[in-house]
Amino acid sequence: MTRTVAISPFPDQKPGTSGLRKKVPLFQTPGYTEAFIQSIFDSLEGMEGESLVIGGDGRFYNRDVIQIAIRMAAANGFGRVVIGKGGILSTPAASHLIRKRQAFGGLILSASHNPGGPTEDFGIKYNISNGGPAPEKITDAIYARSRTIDRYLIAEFDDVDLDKIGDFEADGMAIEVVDPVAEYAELMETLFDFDAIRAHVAGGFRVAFDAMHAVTGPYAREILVRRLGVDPALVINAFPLEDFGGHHPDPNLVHAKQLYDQMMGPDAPDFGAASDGDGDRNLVIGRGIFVTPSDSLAILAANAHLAPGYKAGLKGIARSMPTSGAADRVAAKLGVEMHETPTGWKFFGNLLDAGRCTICGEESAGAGSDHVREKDGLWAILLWLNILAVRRQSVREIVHGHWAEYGRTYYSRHDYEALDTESANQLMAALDGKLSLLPGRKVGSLTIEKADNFAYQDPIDGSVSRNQGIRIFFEGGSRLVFRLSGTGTSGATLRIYMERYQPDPTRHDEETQSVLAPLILAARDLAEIGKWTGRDAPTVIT
Ligand code: VG1
Ligand code: CO
Repeated sequence: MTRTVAISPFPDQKPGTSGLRKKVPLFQTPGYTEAFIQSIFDSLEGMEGESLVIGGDGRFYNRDVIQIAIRMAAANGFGRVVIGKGGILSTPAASHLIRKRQAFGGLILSASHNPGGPTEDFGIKYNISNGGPAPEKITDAIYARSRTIDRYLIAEFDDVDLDKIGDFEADGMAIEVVDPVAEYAELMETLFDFDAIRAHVAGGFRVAFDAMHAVTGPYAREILVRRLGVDPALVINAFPLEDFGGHHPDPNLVHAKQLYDQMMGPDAPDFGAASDGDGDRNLVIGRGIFVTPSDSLAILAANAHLAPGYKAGLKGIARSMPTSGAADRVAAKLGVEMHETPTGWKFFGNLLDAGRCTICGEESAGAGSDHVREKDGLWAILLWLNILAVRRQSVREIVHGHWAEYGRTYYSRHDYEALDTESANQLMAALDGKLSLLPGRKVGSLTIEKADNFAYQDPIDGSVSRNQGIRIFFEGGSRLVFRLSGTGTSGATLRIYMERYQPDPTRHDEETQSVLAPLILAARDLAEIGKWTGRDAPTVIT
């Protein structure tokens, strides 16, 4: 039986960089979650009888929203829902399931690296049939619909038992509860040489992994421990918790500090890695050396041919605009296309579908390939392990060898979190307003060459996305980028991205923040950070 429930629209359901992210109490407001899901369904056409994949990162409220989504899918005419057992699906595993089942789309319930719990964050994202995040055309339509929506449709049946694998039925809709790991693990086996990695591990190569009490726990236990022989004692925080144990499931040097300290300490393992709340990010640390995500992307691209799934070479590489230019140098050497897109994985979908790139990445610890349409934390970790198993060198040797060949791009991101939204907008507007005056100006020891506000035209469908971040280029090849985060749930976050290229191998051992000091000062000066934010230092440095 389907019920039609009258509602008033909520004014704030605009999807950000990656879906709608809000505090749990807001999602619990009567009708709020339903209004957003109905706005998604109302923006789609042709779902009658089709399949919908549903899963999330296991955070607080995940199970409740899954029950709502199942009932609403039935009321809106879907023929089948495919759900991860326990409501669990990592974002890349959900992307894979959508593709494998030729589903119409999927609902991914996650706020990724944001904290979880009754007063923390929740999120809902819609992915299309290619397995990737809905492009802006669809997210804009969802938002427009949410402004006028006046009812939602929901079927009335008992809660589905999410903990029992199998095929069920309710109100004429098929309900399939699947093992969230099995099909993803099979896909990984087709891409990587598990025998070689297993042999390397058996030979004494020690791998540490921090699942941050988030979704990758079950994936790591199955793939790293059971299939590859990694020592389970080195796989920490491996069981998902609704509040991630009170931490932010953000694999950076602040929140994955336990792993970082271990990797920098005496008797460190050979390779350390972590993933985020929903399993799409990766952090890679070698013994005594942190690999920046921008470098990691470049190194993975340069060595991907060593893994069976990529032995034919790459069709191209894509990176988000704020990501460093390190990968561009690899693309140039390989003679393949390089694409620069706005922040967020949704911009890679068309390029991947059209065969214009094989590997993509972002400075925010995201890398992935055309095997799915999301970034994929464990994929990046397995590709690293495959490369290490073939090259039989340490992470440090591989990274330094890469710099010697291509030059080193010193890179850092400074985040100013929880700013007053109005002031943050003013800061960006003021900077934007003076862009045309900047070329030729000296800031400290640096001279500005050009400055713009990044706009992207998708080469496949021609759509244009403007206002994607302010770029300031300096003579000698250094760059500053300013943008506001589109994933936060309280106030605004200003992100400042800094990079400086150093071709000289005798200068590859310097401390990143000191190398970037002139850029850090220039950023403060140009954006008048103190004046607009009242802050004299960033909250997080990555
Ligand atoms: C951040 C990152 C961006 C990433 C996005 C979603 O967005 O900067 O690179 O694609 O998070 O990742 P923003 O707008 O806050 O800078 V995830 O792992 O949160 O799905
Ligand atoms: Co994520």
